[in-house]
Amino acid sequence: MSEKKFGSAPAIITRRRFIRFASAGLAVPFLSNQAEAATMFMKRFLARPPKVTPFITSNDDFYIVQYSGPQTVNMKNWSLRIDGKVRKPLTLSYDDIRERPAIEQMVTLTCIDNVVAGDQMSNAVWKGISLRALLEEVEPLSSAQDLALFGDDDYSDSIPVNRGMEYDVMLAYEMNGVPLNKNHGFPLRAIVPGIYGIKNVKWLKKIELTSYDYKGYWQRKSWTDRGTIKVSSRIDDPGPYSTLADGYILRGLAFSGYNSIGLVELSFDGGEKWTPAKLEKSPSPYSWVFWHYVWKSPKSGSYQITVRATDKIGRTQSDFIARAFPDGTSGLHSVFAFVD
Ligand SMILES: Nc1nc2c(c(=O)[nH]1)N[C@H]1C(S)=C(S)[C@@H](COP(=O)(O)O)O[C@H]1N2
Ligand SMILES: [Mo]
Repeated sequence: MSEKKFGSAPAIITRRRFIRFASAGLAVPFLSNQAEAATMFMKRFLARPPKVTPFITSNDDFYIVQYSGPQTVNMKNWSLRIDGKVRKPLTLSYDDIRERPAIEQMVTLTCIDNVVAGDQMSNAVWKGISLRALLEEVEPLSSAQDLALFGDDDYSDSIPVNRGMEYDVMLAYEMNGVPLNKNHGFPLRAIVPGIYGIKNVKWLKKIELTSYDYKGYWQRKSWTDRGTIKVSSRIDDPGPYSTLADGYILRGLAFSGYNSIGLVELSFDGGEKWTPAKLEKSPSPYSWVFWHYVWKSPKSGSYQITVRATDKIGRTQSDFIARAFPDGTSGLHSVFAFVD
């Protein structure tokens, strides 16, 4: 694993032996038969179709993560309670919440556990109420520091009160035009742009303002308290070990949480030279950004194609291969491809 330069799914590691075998073969003429055999093997048995990613993820395809199973909230007993360091504690019924002025925004969620180019990242349009408006109503005391968010499954996490006062933090009851289903937090969940899924508490039932730095379920296990999403990007098309023709359109996406993506670059030579890809327009600063690149007149050969992104505040995606613990994965995604 240590010689691995870029991140990739674990299954690909063993395939790398073939790649090294193939390139060694190309350098030494009398091994060329083996090299050709290895190339043939890769093209024939390892080639995968491209991933097709809709810009908005359907509710059925939206990734699901929770520490225990999906919760079925008993609506007879459900209400949202806001208390702690506030002047006017508040209890709201589901109807109260739906009668308040609604806001709608597109936000991509990603799990802190998502592997490089993994599928635990999805995009939806959320509808709900502004957390800020609620906080203004309950009147936080000056001692209030954190907002502890509690789910019906005894899960909790927190964000600073200051973060909760920004306009983009919402309590959502609809996802892509329909009420949340039980997998995604019915009746109510937090949506906090820019912060990993962990703080987007589902089956929300209580918000407590605390005078101290509240440690939630994962923080007590030493996971990050900030949870800022790291810049990431992936290649969806071509699939690995594909053979590409002149003019092939490479596609993929990039995401940076709170700050939209400003630049996506591709390398065809293992990270020596980088060429910008074309960014597609995104309707929300909090959603992923699609990119594409028309590959004109590539020379025949085999290529390691790598992608990296930079967001609009200049954070460039790290090529350091990090595991999820404690503050999220990192690493660059590469795809191996051939041009005949
Ligand atoms: N109540 C509760 N909320 C939770 C969790 C949980 O275990 N319980 N898991 C979190 C994690 S780790 C993630 S990545 C997101 C996933 O949201 P989704 O299942 O709607 O994609 O929910 C978050 N909210
Ligand atoms: Mo997560």
